[in-house]
Amino acid sequence: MVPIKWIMTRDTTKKNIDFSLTPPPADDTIIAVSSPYGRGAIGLIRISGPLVLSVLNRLCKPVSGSKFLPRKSVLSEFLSSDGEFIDEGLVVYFPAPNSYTGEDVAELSFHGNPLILRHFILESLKIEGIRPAEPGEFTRRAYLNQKLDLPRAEAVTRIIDAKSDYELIAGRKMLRGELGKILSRFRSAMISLKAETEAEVDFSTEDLTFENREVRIKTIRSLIDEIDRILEKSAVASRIAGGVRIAIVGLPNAGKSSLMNAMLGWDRSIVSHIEGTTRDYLSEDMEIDGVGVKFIDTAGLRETSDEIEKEGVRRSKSEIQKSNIILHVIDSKSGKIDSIDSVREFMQSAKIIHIFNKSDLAEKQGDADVFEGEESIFLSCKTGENLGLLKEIIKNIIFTNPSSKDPMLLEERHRYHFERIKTALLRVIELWHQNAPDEIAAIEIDSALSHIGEISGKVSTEEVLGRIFSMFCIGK
Ligand SMILES: Nc1nc2c(ncn2[C@@H]2O[C@H](COP(=O)(O)OP(=O)(O)O)[C@@H](O)[C@H]2O)c(=O)[nH]1
Ligand SMILES: [Mg+2]
Repeated sequence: MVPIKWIMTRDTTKKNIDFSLTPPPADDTIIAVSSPYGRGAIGLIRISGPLVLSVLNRLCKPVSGSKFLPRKSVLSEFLSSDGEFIDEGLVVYFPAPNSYTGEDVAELSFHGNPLILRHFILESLKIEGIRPAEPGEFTRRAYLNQKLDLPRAEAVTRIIDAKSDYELIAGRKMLRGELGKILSRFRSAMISLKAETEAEVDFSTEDLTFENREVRIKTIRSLIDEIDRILEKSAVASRIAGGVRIAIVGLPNAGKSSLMNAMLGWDRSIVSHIEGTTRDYLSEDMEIDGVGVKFIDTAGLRETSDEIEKEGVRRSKSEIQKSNIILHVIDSKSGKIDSIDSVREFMQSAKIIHIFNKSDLAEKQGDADVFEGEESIFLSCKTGENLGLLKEIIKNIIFTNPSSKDPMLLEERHRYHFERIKTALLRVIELWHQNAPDEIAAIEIDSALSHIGEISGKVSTEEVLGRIFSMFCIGK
């Protein structure tokens, strides 16, 4: 029998999924293509729910005549409901609860043609009780069956969508339960705090009170410090994971396009001694140490009456505004050093590197003192001298913060609740300083605890789950 409380908690308006109760098995069976759309060597269909075995028995026939054994790969023919041959491939059957979703699951590999996959799915849908899966529904069921907590479910999307090695590393750490461990540490610290605070309510006449409070305030302060560290670490990581933008600026003919090409390792930009060759900005992506980097070759920012070039200058300015690093290229041979005040005017908090280019033509580095306190480097795009050093300097800027090498990437939702936990904890300290009754402090501790539960997914609403799982692809 399904406990009534469980049914109530599945109501869309209710919170608090009580995991002490066994969730009822989902009564419908879902099916979806889990491989990417298009043709390929293999196309994968996933099925989850009570009717998995019915599908296998009706539409899959083991070639050797054997049965579908738990977690054993079985070569099978895939048939239509009329017994017509559709394809052949492997079937793996995962009986509940030892499966991704915690329900009966089967994974079927076909030849990777969407027409074949569609044919099989249409045949399966003829069986009553089977329906197409919604986005993220397999992982949602895994979460509801406690196969993973919410941060780990979110990490699944993160690793599928990661655009750089850096983001992938961060996603993997979450998938392995990094946040869950932190949360359970927070949770047990706060449960003790609450127990001590409540004990004080009961024995408030005893005079140990004051000292205990001081100890507890210390504990709370260290929790707040840890939240600050986590939020800072995550801010750094999300800046890096979002990609680093590097704009190349300087006078015409300084060698901006040459530098862009040299960094990329191929000729993206037209290089010419004719001034004003680059009239619009050009950009190209690459990776430096697993971090996505976008190089932007700007049109020189000069006053011009040419309408096209004017527009190029306007666009370049807006690119510079969005950049994290500015490479200011100077022609050391000509010795002309532009002040780039016009660039500084609209750049945000970007770091500048001054590049004295064409070292092969110049005797010695130009007057680097002009840019005192800022990074400068003497190099040649032609011979490649010091290009490696420039990459090192860029890397050091990207990874200024040592913790950024060990990324912790929180979702927006996690950050929101960490902020709320911090607010509640600060309030507890404030209440104690004001000698407010402990009952009130206990309420704030409860509020902090419930925000921890929201991050981990111990407490959740249909709305939050809907938002998280709708970001998934179908079949995951
Ligand atoms: N000798 C030498 N010539 C260079 C170097 N870098 C660029 N040039 C030349 O300088 C001219 C202008 O280069 P370009 O990259 O088009 O400059 P931009 O106008 O700043 O984009 C071209 O003729 C390049 O071949 C370098 O390191 N050494
Ligand atoms: Mg150019």
